[in-house]
Amino acid sequence: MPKIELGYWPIRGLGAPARMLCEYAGADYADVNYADAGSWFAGKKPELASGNALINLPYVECDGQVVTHSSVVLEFLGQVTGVDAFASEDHRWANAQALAEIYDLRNALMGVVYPFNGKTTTKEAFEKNCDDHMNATVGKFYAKFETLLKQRGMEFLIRDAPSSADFHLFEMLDQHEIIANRRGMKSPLETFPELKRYHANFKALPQLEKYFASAAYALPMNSIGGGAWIY
Ligand SMILES: N[C@@H](CCC(=O)N[C@@H](CS)C(=O)NCC(=O)O)C(=O)O
Repeated sequence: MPKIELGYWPIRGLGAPARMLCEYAGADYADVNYADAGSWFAGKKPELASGNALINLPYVECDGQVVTHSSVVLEFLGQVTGVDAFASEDHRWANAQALAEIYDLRNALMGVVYPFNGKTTTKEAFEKNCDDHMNATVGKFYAKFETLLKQRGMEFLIRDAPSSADFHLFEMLDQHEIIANRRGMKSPLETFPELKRYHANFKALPQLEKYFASAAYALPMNSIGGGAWIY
């Protein structure tokens, strides 16, 4: 397996799924965390932008190739590590669709935890928007994933082993568990038995035992310096 460099901020954010995939695959990878804005925006970013105008965080550098955008990063890692050694086109497209749906959930959450969209600019607005998100939006997404798991009848989204999309779905479920816990709310998984089983099975994967005990799993979910209301 070729050596991989994975670049991101020192937060879980969009980096955690890629870190988990590398750990799960036993990849030879460097988890490069840019400690401050300058080291990325005035450092590595312009260097990588000279070869890839779309460059962003997260990115992966592998065998002379630089790939960015978190869902594509996951698909790329799935391919180079063999995690996504899909047996059929059905698997490939089911995985790609799941990645897109999970990204929609992630974007809905970002509108709540960061002030950038102009809706969550005060602590009071955060509390209201967060509760609305947890009580209404999350259930709509979870119902889709619950049904998808039943429709496909597998242990994970696509097959009985994790595929690249599973790493982002687990991360989203796990972040929502943490938020519910911090805000004294009941677990959003309680009414979704398949998803609850899925979250527990993923967390119990022996290949990820080291990761769940590591500093990477203990990183803040969102950027404190970036103005996140919850991290
Ligand atoms: N759609 C992109 C979003 C990337 C993004 O917004 N990255 C944020 C961190 S989550 C960032 O700070 N990027 C650094 C930059 O703009 O150069 C993805 O899925 O990767």
